[in-house]
Amino acid sequence: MSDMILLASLVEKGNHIETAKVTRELLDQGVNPNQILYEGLQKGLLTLGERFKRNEAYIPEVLLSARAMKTGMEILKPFLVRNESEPKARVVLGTVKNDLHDIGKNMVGMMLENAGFIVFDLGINVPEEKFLSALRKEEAPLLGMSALLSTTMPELKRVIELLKKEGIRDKVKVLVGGAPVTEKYAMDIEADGYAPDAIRAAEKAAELIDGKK
Ligand code: B1M
Repeated sequence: MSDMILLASLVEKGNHIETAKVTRELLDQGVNPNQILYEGLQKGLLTLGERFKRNEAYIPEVLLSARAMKTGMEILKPFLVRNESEPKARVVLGTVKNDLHDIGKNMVGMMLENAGFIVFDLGINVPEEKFLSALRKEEAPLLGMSALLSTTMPELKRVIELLKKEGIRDKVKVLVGGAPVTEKYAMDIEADGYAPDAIRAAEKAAELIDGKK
């Protein structure tokens, strides 16, 4: 079994101790951290997600797998995040109300930091008003929101509507994403940008901010 397949299977099994060990070994061997993240850690979690969908795995297993993925991500973080002397912009980031999924959002946060943004991560289950007050407090020109459930996707629109109502919509670029979110949905709710993954989220964020200057 290749090391990357082994890593994916350890995440799928929710073995966070061995996940940490193999992640470190792969880094020591000089394997690219992005490859470890996407082809190892994320693959294992998504494979389990597929089994969960087919009722072949249950929530406790998904939680263990998520913990293993997070353990690996923490080890990778210093290798993914590079320090820029000139910060690009401030970003408020969070997962919308009633949604507890944060792995993808955390990856987006890491990639944004990597691209030189200063990230204010509000965490999960973030109410509309909290996004608004953080944008005001941090004077951030960019808002990133993640939604993982079809039932929580409408929250993205509610936040955008609140920004309009409060008169700050034209001061903030809104970037959205998450597994059920599509480019079309993002445009329908009048977001400024959509990205299907964390790397493209950072690229899109830079594009939106550069366009603003
Ligand atoms: Co949940 N869950 N879950 N879950 N879970 C999904 C999302 C689901 C698709 C599983 C399935 O049925 N196949 C399904 C949603 C169905 C739907 O609505 N369409 C589902 C469900 C139903 C549920 C519960 C309702 C289950 C229950 O209780 N019966 C429940 C809801 C809880 C809640 O939120 N209120 C629930 C709970 C959980 C756990 C807590 C157990 C756990 C989350 C742990 C955690 O995040 N700390 C969990 C997990 C792990 C999953 C799956 C298996 C994996 C999600 C994940 O982390 N993916 C997921 C199945 C799946 O997605 N295939 C599933 C890996 C991550 C890297 O990808 O988050 O998509 P993702 O992020 C990507 C891109 O989407 C993008 O970049 C990221 C990196 O490339 N992206 C952005 C994300 N945010 C972005 C923001 C951007 C731009 C890009 O701009 C700002």
